Amino acid sequence: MKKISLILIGISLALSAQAVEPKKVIGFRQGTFQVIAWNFGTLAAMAKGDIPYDKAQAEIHANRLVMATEMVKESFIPGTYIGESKANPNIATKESIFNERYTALLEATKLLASAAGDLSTLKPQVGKTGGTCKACHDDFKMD
Ligand code: ASC
Repeated sequence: MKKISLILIGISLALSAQAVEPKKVIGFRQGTFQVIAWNFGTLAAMAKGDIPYDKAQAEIHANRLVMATEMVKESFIPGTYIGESKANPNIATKESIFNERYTALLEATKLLASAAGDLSTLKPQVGKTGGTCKACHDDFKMD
């Protein structure tokens, strides 16, 4: 019963999202990726030593990264890979590969949030998380 309710909620969310204009969805997707890039960029700069490492700031940026990564999934709606979007329309046809890439990214950001409290654990997890960004861009982002 619980499963059926969850499925129904999922369907209604998908339908309500589909009712949104593609332009708005693209704006939401691009804005959310800017939030992702801003927060990941700050963590990458700390990992590289370009800015000083700060435990509290690193944890804030990593937690935002998890939240934005969770949000961005809602923006991948078929019919919105058009116009100014850099999303490759094959996201819709290679959905299972795309979902695997997305899950790897989300897992990596969660591990990054756990690793952010110490520079020695932050550094390698920044590298691994960046790898999951790149893996998805290689197949699904058009530059
Ligand atoms: C960033 C950013 C990306 C990723 C990617 C990692 O900081 O804006 O798109 O990292 O370059 O490979």
